[in-house]
Amino acid sequence: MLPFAIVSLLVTVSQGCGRHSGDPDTAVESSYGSLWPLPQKVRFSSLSLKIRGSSFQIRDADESSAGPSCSLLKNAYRRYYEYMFPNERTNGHTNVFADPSELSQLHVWITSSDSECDGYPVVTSDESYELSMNQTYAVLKAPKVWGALRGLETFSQLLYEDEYGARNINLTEISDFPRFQHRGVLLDTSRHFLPIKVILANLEAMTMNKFNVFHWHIVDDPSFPYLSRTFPQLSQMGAYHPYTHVYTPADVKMIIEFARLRGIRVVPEFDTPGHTQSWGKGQKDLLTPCYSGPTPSGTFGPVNPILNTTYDFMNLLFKEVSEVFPDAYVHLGGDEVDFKCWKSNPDITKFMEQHSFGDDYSKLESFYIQKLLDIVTSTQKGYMIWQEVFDNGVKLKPDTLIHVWKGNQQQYQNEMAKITLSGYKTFLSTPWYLNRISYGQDWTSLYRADPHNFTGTDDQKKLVIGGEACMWGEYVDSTNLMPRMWPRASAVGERLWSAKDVTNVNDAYSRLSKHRCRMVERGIQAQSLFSSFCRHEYK
Ligand code: CP6
Repeated sequence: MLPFAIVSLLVTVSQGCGRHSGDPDTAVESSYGSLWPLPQKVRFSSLSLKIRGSSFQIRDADESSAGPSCSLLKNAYRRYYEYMFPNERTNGHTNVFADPSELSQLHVWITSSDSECDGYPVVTSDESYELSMNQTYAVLKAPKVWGALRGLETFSQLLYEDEYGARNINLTEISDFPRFQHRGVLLDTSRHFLPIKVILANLEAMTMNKFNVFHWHIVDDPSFPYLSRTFPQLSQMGAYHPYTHVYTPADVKMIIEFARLRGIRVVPEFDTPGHTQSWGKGQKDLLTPCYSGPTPSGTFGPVNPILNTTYDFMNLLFKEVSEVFPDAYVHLGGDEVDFKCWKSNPDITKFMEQHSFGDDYSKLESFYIQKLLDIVTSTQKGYMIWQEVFDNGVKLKPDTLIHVWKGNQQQYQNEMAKITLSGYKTFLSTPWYLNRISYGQDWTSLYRADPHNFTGTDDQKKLVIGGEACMWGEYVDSTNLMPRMWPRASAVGERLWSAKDVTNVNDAYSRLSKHRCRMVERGIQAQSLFSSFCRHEYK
């Protein structure tokens, strides 16, 4: 028998929950080292083993259903080997014999007959895994490759350096799975163009925090960087620059594959009928002409919902989108529609009368959205929408995902209660607007928010699939995105992955500071939490 001291989560949670350790007087060392997000069950023993790059190997377990042909795992083994042993020079062959007191191998065992190695992650993907070890080798067991990816990240977080820089790992057993299925990060590539390498760096940081959805708010009012094969004039006229500030089909493919290799879904958002100013530059008659008195003012409003040509266009665009993006969902936006322009336009007024909408313009909005939903449904995709679409009473397919983003705590909790009472699934962003900044340690309020904190039955709670950290782009470009995102988004990552009772801010501070240093060591420009230092500062 191995000498396991059982450290239960409850021990940590019951450590006083007062001020957290931005203050050195109350600083506590977490008994969970630098694990982030905290796994569901951890058993540490005090027995530590040496682990050296020259003698350590990650390989498929003999029994694994994923063989040498699984390039997703091969890619992950290399990535994590390099993260664990950054200064090791190796061509992949470890030839130094391990001595008996060393951990020398990690066997990765995919237990289900279909490893899903060549597939895309989906909302129901199994990300669970189990990690165990004896004194010579460790075993990572997971039903699917998605769990193996999460377990490799956790394994890499177990390594620590002694004072001479030698690497150690304590004998540990972990059994882990996510609390929520949908753990997303939103990037906005319309307010500022984000270069591919920044998007990839962010995906890399997302896996370090076990996020699994990249919500790509790809176009909006200021620019249209998506290069459409069907309508190339949209980016030709609507991007900030038609060649340099666009995402080509090859770029999009690369981002989707990079994400897949990390167990991350890419959900594109094509937000309509509002937030579409840039669309109008390349697509004549798509937007509603606004009037000042009896004459067109020369400005344009939301998508024009009264023309058949609008729906012909949407049909072709969403057909393309459904082919370019493999995910089963697209995000259709539907937020913040300004009715002023619609109200000014006499053709719209006539249309309102013909359809007996009175002067309720939310009925016109619903009319548009209803038709759009039918178009998207015909492409075999599911959809997500911002909460306004639900608030306006649009008839939605039962599997629609409603994205809550508005209001204060009371308001968003009421909204989640209302949505789930109607039987719809939902996910939360209101408390996690990372573009909002303030002085001090605001990660603690991100950390304290919980998508289940509203009044409702257990059945209602089951309809909450998770949440998303949002980084709207008005004040963010490639110079400040990463430090503003990380480690603040990490707080959201733990809330969405770890058990509900993992709420001790002191313990979190201790682990998160170390996790943040690890991100910096791995080349992620994550900002500091408070006065402190990292053993290895910027490379
Ligand atoms: N763009 C779009 C935005 C916002 C939304 N939709 C937004 C609103 C309020 C804040 C930040 C961003 N910039 N298309 C709302 C979902 Cl504080």
